[in-house]
Order: sequence, then C-alpha cells, then structure tokens
Amino acid sequence: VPDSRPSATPLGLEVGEHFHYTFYLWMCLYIEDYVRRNGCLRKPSHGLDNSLFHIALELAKVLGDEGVINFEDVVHVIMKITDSSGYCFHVIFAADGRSLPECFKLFDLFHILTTDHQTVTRITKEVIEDFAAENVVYLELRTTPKQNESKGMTKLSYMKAVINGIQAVDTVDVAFVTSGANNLPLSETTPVNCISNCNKRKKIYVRLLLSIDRRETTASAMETVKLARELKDFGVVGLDLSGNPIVGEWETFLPALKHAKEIGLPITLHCGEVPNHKEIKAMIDFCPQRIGHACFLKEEEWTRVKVLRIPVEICLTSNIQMIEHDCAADIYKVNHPVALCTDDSGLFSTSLSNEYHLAASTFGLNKRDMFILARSAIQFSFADLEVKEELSKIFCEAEGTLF
Ligand code: 6MZ
Repeated sequence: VPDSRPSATPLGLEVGEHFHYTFYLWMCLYIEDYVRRNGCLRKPSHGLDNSLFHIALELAKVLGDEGVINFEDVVHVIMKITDSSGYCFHVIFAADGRSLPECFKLFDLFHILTTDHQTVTRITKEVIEDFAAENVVYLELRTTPKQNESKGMTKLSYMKAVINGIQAVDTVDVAFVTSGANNLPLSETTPVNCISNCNKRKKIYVRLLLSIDRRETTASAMETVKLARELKDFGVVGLDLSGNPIVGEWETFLPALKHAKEIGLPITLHCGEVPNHKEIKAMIDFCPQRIGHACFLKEEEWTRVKVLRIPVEICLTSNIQMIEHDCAADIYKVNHPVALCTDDSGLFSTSLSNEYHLAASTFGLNKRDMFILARSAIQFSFADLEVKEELSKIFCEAEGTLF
C-alpha cells in the first residue's frame, strides 16, 4: 500500500511518511502472529475488546475523512477478519502475550487515532464513566500532554481538552477541581467543585498525573512539570515518568523531576520494566513517592525499596502480558505498600474489578483482604488530606454494610 500523500505524522511519531503502510502491515502481522500462536481467532470474553474495536474504527473513519489515513485500507483489514459468526477485529486488541515492542506500537497507533482535542475530550469522559460504573470512588488518571502542530495542539490545549472531558461527564458526579481555579490559564473552562445533576448518584474523585514520555527532551519534560504546577488547581496532583523503557536516558528527565520535587509535586516512576539496573538504582536513589511495575528489581534493590517504604503500583494484567513477569506476589506477601492499578485499561483489555479478581486468585485474598487492600491505597494516593479523609469516610461506611 504505497503512500503517495505527504508526511502524515500528526504527533511526530516514529512511523514516518509511510505510516499508513506501516499501520496496515503490522496489523496484518499481528493477526497472523496471533492466529499462528493460538490456532484460531477467538470470540471476545467480555465487551471491552469490542468497544475498543468500535472506537478505533470510528476514529479511523474520522481520520480517513480528513485524509490523514486511508480508511479503506484499515476497513479492509478489519473486514477481512470479521466473519458472520462474530469473530472480529478484537483480536488485534486482545492483549494475550503481546510483547513490549508490540504494546508500544499499539500506543503509537492509538496516539495517531486519538490525538485531537475533540477525541481527547471524549476519551477522558468515557474513561471516567467506565471507572465510575465499576464503583471506583477515586481515580488518578495519568496522561501525557502532547504537542501536535498539525492539529494546533499545545501541551496546554491538550490539557484543556482533558479537563473539558472531565467536566463533560454526565453519568456520575465528578469531584474534581479543588480551589483557586479562576486565576489559571484555562479561561474557557468553567471550574466546578462538583458537577452534579441530582443527589443520589455515584460520585468519583478524579485527579490527574501528567506523564513525561521517555522520548521527550529535557526541555519538553520541564515544560510538562511547569504545566503540572500551573494546573495544580485543576486537579493535577503529580507527575509520572513512562513510555517505552528501552528508550531515553534517566539523566534526560532528572532536571525536570528534580524541579518537580523542589516545587512539591509528588512523582511516580515506571521503574524496572526492563533489567536496567543502573537506572533502577538511580530511580530508587531519587526516592520517588511511588514506583510502578517494578518487575526486574534485584534482591538488593528490593531491599532498598522496602526499607524506604516506596509504594508500588501493581498492574497484574499488564505485567504478566507485556513484561511476561509476575512481579507482585512477593511484594504483597511481605506487606509492602501497594496499590492495584489497571495500566491502560483499553490496551490491556482489563478493568479495575478484573485486577482485583486477579489479585484475589493470585494471592488467595478473601473479601476483607481485598477491602483492606483497596482502602490502604488511599494513603499512597497523591490526593490532598481533605480528599483522603473523604475517601476514608466512604470506606468506613462501606465497611459497615459489607461485613
Ligand atoms: C510504560 C506506559 C505503560 O499518551 O495516551 N504507558 N509506559 N509502561 C507501561 N506499561 C507496562 N502503559 C502506558 O498514555 C499512554 C502512554 O502511557 C505510557 C506510554 O508512554 C503510552 O504512550 P497517553 O496519555
């Protein structure tokens, strides 16, 4: 599928000018690989894969209409593997055994399909509604502010789109903005303390972490830290370092992360997703408020994490499927501070309930153990004291009805 159009790289991603060819090709390769390993396509076990499929299709259609991609090529791939019995495109998004490079290719695809203001707003809204539908009461949502000249997008306008998405949620009450919002550079956004249509609805606290992608430069990382500070009153409570763990050097992000520390922004680091022990050591020395994944820590590195009591974000599905490593069992057993997280619930075809289900079966937890696990995460959240107290009250009330 030769691409005669000019460079179509809305995010400056590494896909280059032949991206629609790449897009087509690796989707096919993935399907073939899947079929080779599993002998067949399989039906989705739940709705998630399918909805992701529909959204991907829908977004591809919009990009097709705009001439950014050739929609027919994408549809062709989709239709080719859709038969009358309902086997469908979900196979591309079924996370079974997807390797680390494959996952990051998929992230790149999602960025191509999703990075315009309108879509960012929509996805933010839907993600919150999905989590709230599972009775999640506090959501720390992380996202990478992106600059995309072809869409007139700056990191700030990207964040405006995210905030608009939070404010657009209408199926649940969202407790979001804290205070002082009027002085911030988001004049079009109407700050609210609680978006509420009626009294007896579900309520979810939403806070944001701004991610620095490991592909970024020092200056770009610094820009994200400054943005996080500016948006402190818009629910931004901290920073995250993420992205492909084999890309980028710790030293590139260190100045920005140090600055974040100096101005009092909590930090979580994706740490030890690959056995890069020089980096793992430097990350632990940095003493972040939390680390995520922590799959390839050596005994002595673990000892330091435990001594420093650095809480660990556990993403069971993501770790087992992407990193092919069960990192969590030991940490849980030694009573180290942990929080169960989903990673990207769409990409990993999971939900928080599913992660708790997995934790229960992996660690042999009963209902009370799971309750304690969920409640203990309150103290590791980056929310302010007031929110933590509110959350503790919610758990206290729930405890009375559950046990
Ligand atoms: C490393 C991860 C990740 O850009 O849509 N991200 N980085 N490891 C992981 N799991 C093993 N899961 C997600 O958020 C998606 C971005 O989050 C990072 C990736 O950089 C991905 O591009 P946005 O906000």
